[in-house]
Amino acid sequence: MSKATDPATLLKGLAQSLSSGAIRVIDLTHTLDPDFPVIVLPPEFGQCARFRMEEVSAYDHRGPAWKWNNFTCSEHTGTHFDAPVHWVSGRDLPDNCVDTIPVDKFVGPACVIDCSDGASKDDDFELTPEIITAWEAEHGQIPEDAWVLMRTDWSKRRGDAYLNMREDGPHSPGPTPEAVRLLVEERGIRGFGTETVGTDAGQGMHYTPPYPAHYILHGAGRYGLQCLNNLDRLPATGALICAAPLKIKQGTGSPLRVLALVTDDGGEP
Ligand code: 23J
Ligand code: MN
Repeated sequence: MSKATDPATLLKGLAQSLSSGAIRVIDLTHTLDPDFPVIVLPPEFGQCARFRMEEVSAYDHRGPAWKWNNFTCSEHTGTHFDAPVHWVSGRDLPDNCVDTIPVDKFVGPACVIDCSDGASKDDDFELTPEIITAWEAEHGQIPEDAWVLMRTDWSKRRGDAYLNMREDGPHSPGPTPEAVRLLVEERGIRGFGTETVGTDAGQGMHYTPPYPAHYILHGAGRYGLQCLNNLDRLPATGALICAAPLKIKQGTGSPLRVLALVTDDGGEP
């Protein structure tokens, strides 16, 4: 057995690679801040809460030697994880909540599909099966049980440009139902992540089924990541993602810190 795969030295090698800088850690998370936008649904529906923080004490009469805060938010505020129970299609699946998903699903490889050029020219840019197969012709087939992350550089937008609301609702890029079906049914992905406020396009309610990424992913027991940051700093293949949601009892999702481990050669074969 080679040293790199010897179980006795595997984690030691990982620790050494991290401390030497051969493996780098990239933060794919936005800062939780009251100003960070949350999804806005049509007014007849319940709404997602923004992040809020209140000071409990700050080395003062409320606590002379300590500072701490209480915070509130939605399960779907900021950079966050979507569990299968979030959608009606996944409501009866086993292990469908953030507290019951097997923890090995929280660490795994990612493929990054760069849609930034198209998304810069078209706010409603669609990830299609053709784009996925063209990506595979260059980088190889998407392996089973991988995260697929859709890079749009939407994470660089600020303020109103992030939701990009118009009279007819939000306009932001996302996958077509056919693209999600290819990823889930033919590639067997673990989950799908985006830099936008949802795994679905801003106008995703107009597809059949409505919100196809949510419907198809969660109906198949797969996961979502939204409001990701810094996808432009990832290689197309070779990154290892750590995305462990809070252990909320029967939670449908949770804000989380998403980290990517990368090597300088990008880990490409
Ligand atoms: C509820 C309804 C529609 C959508 C969403 C939530 C999300 O994007 C979410 O945060 O899961 S599109
Ligand atoms: Mn969500």
